[in-house]
Amino acid sequence: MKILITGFGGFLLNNENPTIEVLKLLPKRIYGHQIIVAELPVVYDECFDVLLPLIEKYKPEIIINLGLAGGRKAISLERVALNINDSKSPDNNGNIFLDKPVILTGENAYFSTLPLKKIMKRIQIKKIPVEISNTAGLYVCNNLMYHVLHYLSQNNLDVKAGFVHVPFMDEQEAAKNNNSLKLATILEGVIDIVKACL
Ligand code: PCA
Repeated sequence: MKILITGFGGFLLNNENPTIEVLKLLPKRIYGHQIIVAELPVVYDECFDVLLPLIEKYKPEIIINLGLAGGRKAISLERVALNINDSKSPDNNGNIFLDKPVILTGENAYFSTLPLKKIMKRIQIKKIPVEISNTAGLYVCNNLMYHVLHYLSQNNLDVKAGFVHVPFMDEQEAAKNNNSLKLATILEGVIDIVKACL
C-alpha cells in the first residue's frame, strides 16, 4: 500500500509549521507500507494542483493532509470539509476569499473517510490529546480537504482520505503563550493515525 501524507510551510504570522517538520521525520515505511510525503503551497488555487499529479502518479490507498491550527489543544481529526472559502486572512499569494465556493458546482460538504473513532481510540491510549473537530476552518486547509474528497468522489476512487489539524509545536516561538505539543508527540500522533488506518 501507498500512503500519501502532506503538510504546509509557513503562513501569516506562523513562520514555522509543525506539519512540514513532521514530514521530514516520518519513516519511509510504516508496517511495510510506503510513506510518500509532499509539501503543498498555502495558496487556495494551488494546493490541490500540486497534490493532484502526486495522487495520479502514486495512486495511494490513503491520503492524510496535515495543517497547523495554532491555539488548538489537541490533534484535531477533521470530520467535514465545507464548500466555501471565507477568511479575512490572505493566503501566501495574497488572495482573500470571502463567501467563495471551493467548487461552484460541488456538493455543500464532504465527510472525511478516515476511520476517525478508531484513530482517536488509538491515540488516546498514548495519552496524546486528540479530538474530532467539526470545522476545519474556511481557509486553505478546508479548501484542500474539500478538493481531495470531491476529486475522490467524482472519480469513484476507493481511497481513505481526510484532514488533520495539529496544534503549535513547543519548539516554535508562537507556542509560548499558547497550547502546544512537543514535535515528537505530534509525530507519534501522525504515525498512530497511519497505523489506525492500515
Ligand atoms: N494551516 C492553515 C493553512 C496552512 C496550515 O498549516 C489552515 O488551517 O487553513
